[in-house]
Amino acid sequence: MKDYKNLINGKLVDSASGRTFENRNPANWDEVVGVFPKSTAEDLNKAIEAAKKAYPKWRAIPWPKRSEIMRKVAEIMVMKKEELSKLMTREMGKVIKETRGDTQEGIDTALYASTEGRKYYGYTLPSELPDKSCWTRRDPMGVWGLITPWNFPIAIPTWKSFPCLLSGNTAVIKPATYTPACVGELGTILQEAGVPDGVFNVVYGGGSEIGEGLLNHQDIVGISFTGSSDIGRRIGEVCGKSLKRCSLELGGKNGQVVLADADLDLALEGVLWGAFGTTGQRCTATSRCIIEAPVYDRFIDMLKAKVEALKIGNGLDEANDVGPLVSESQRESIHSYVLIGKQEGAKLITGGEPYTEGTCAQGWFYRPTVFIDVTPSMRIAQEEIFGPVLSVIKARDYKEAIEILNGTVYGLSSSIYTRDLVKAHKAIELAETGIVYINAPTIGAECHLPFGGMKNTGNGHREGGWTAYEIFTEIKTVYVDYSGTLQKAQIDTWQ
Ligand code: UN1
Repeated sequence: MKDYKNLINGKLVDSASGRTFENRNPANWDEVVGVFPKSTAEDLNKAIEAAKKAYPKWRAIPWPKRSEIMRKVAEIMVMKKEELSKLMTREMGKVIKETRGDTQEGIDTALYASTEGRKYYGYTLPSELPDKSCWTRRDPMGVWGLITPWNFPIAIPTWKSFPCLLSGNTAVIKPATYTPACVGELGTILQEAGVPDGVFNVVYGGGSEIGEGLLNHQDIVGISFTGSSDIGRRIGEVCGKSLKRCSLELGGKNGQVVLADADLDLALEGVLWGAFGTTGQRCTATSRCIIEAPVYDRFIDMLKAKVEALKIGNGLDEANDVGPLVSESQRESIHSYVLIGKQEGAKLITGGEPYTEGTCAQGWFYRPTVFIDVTPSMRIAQEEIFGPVLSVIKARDYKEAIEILNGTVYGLSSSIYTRDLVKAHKAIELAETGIVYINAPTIGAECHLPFGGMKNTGNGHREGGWTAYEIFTEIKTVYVDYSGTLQKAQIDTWQ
């Protein structure tokens, strides 16, 4: 058990309130992972003040120099990869091979940032007028508020903080209360790598106090948030009032389509990984499997056997496939959806209850669950469940499969399994999702490509790749007139 403190202006400090909260291992609720300050508005104000003070110096450092610090960050993270991954498994439960992947995604994001600083392009364009040049550049904005979720406790905080800092901004991050330790370690790594005091500040605490405090603070220029659509809507509303920029990555109800001509073994592996990886707790998780009628029964038989063979248990054991849910309340929420599915008339073919065998009785485990004969309008086919529950829907044909795929309010990720090139390309065109996979599951985005969704999944921004840098910078358009005369755009004629 470790005693964590807020990181404010480069110093580890307790909350002015003196209050703390605990974080427990979801695979074994007797184990306290860490104790954290329960911060107040006073702590948050200090952090924002420190970030504001650090901003002018930090933004003045040339981009390539800032990116050298990011390379150091990557090096330290490589050294600490195993330690961070184990901490993450203890903190939120997902199995060790996945937490290694999560840490790796953070390392990749740092390496990407370390090169981006040398090639952050603007555009150069011709002018309508002679002896005049025009170009664009990007400039930092100020102090950002970063609000991060618990399901990717290293990767998502790095998606936000690395582009934010490399762009010359400073930040205050509020990590999810289920996974504060990973972000605490990230703060230490950034300091060790040479990020100056006050540039990156960590304030622990709840959404109503610290999250709201960030949204409403006049010195915060933008909010980057990943979490539920309900909270995202609230953030958008508050930011709208003060015209703060906000980048929202929200819910998903991702579908995998299996067409009759697909490689069914491959599609099966895909759906198992997509639906039950991270115990279904990804915004990109496959929560619907849409199967074309001719292969519906066969695919379900194959699926049931494989789901029942998944090994459930403590994520630190390399042999396990599925770890616990993050908390008791998440388990209750998932179970309530299972009850809803039954009431709606879907057929439960496996799972549907907590898993309490052996030492798992000490944690928030849940059996991987599959409902079949789900119809597209059922709540279990429409609402984000965020757990190991897969809703299987039969589609008459290709056309209906795509209609069902698009028939939700969300639009993050979709997957189509087929060997037919024409159907694959048509699906890429028609899918109402920000990410489309062909013959691959709905999860597995890479850090150098844009990540985000359409419809209620977000507000049009894309994290990852170069587009993440667009979130954290302002475009400045520059005109330089070297004609020595007053030239009037749109008025002067040129012959
Ligand atoms: C999320 O689903 O919450 O694409 C983030 C993936 C990971 C990131 C997922 N690289 O599955």
